[in-house]
Amino acid sequence: MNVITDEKIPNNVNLAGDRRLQRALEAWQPHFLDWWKAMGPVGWQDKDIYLRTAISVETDGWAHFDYVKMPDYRWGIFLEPKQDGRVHGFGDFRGQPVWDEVPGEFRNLLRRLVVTQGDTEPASVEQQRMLGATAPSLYDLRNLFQVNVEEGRHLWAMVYLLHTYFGRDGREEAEELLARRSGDADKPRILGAFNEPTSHWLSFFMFTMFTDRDGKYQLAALAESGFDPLARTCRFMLTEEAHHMFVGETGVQRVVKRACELMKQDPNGDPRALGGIDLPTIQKYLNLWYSLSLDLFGGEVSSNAADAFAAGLKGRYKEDRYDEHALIGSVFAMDVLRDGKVVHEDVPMRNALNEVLRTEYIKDCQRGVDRWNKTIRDEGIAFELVLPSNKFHRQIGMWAGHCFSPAGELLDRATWDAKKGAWLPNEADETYIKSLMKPVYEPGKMASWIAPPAKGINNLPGEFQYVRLQ
Ligand code: BYC
Repeated sequence: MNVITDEKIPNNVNLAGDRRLQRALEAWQPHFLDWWKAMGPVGWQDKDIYLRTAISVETDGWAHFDYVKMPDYRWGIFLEPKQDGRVHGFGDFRGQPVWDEVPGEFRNLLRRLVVTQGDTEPASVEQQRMLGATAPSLYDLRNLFQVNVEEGRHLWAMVYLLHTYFGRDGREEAEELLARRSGDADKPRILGAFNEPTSHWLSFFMFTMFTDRDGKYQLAALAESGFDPLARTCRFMLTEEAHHMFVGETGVQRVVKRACELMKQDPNGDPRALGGIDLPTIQKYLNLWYSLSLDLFGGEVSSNAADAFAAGLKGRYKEDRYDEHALIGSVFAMDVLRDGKVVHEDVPMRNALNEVLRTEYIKDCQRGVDRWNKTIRDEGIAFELVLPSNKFHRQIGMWAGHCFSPAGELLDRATWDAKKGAWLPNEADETYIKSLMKPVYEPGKMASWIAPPAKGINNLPGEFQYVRLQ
């Protein structure tokens, strides 16, 4: 079952062999399509887009590139093949065979993880739905839609798990995934960052750099799961996720490169004078999306994380790189707030697992920022982008409700209020960035504020017609 079938619901899970499940998913399918048409990319549904479709779970040859209209995209349901003899790799059940069914005592915990993961997928599509009106090039427009359809497919993957393993409440949760709305006051999406507006392309690139990277770490932790269908689903989702982070990292890199080029062209060294985005403004959007994404790892000290690890449901990033998989009696040293002071303290390891995952994520983000700084250096400009402290601008966890500078100094609120406009995008920044967002739809052409990509998609030339406009 490696290759996707050509049924009404394309799949590699032998859906035809389970008539009840097939009927249930066929009942959900029109709701999904209604949601996609109402809340998906505005204005481009009937256009031919040069997209990658996953057609198998083979390492080579899983991707098929061709023009497709987004509502006709084959969303597909994929599980990676089952590995014979797989056992729990961590937690209280390590060494025992993994589960193919939901264990009753962990049903709620597991459902919550699947629903939280599933909720982010449609949320991001909703956040990005207006961006097609202002794409800086056809190349970028196509990449936006690629990201969007794959998030739609990831939603399908999570709904498959809900329908298959969670009975009636799974089906209800699947409906709710289409009912919540990003940013809605009454029915918001579950996690904070997924309710933030992504109202222009600089935010989109920061989102795909930092927020999709949270996706990489969360999916990798779930890919370790002892609930085997979840592990098999997440493993395949990670394959697609890599492109989303590529879009973000190279997107920002191209904006940075253009900023440097324009600095050198303008007599006053001001890229804004020539329709570019200056490096300090890029730093502010980095500060915003990085801090919002740090929140997605949950509290620093979390009994939920400890429970999920103990139950074998959610592991660490690349669990097999660690020697010890029980984590009883071990500790993690981290900063904590005690009596208004930041102190370094040991926390029982299982309770510190959100922070352990966040620490891996931070290292990965730093590698990306280092590459941006290399671009700046190569352009001969003296400026460095930096990741702010993990305490800066937090809304979840122990730093929330306290004010920290990007360097990590504890501040009083008055100082924070006076300075925050210099650290985070203010209204004038938003207005300026939005003023640059004019669509460029001529093949091979780029908006003034972004450099062209190093190479085209699927090795096609830059002037390729990635989206047919007629
Ligand atoms: N916003 O014990 P705590 C992706 C809640 S991105 C709002 O500290 P826990 C993608 C939490 O629910 C990856 N609420 O944290 C990227 C809990 O509520 P209850 C998405 C939050 O539970 C781009 C309470 O605070 N996948 O794929 O250990 C585009 C205390 O929680 C937030 C996942 O997240 C927040 N940021 O960890 C498309 C994986 N954080 O239960 C897609 C699945 C926490 O007290 N989810 N809360 O009502 C999880 O593993 C965990 O739920 C979390 C939270 C890591 C999110």
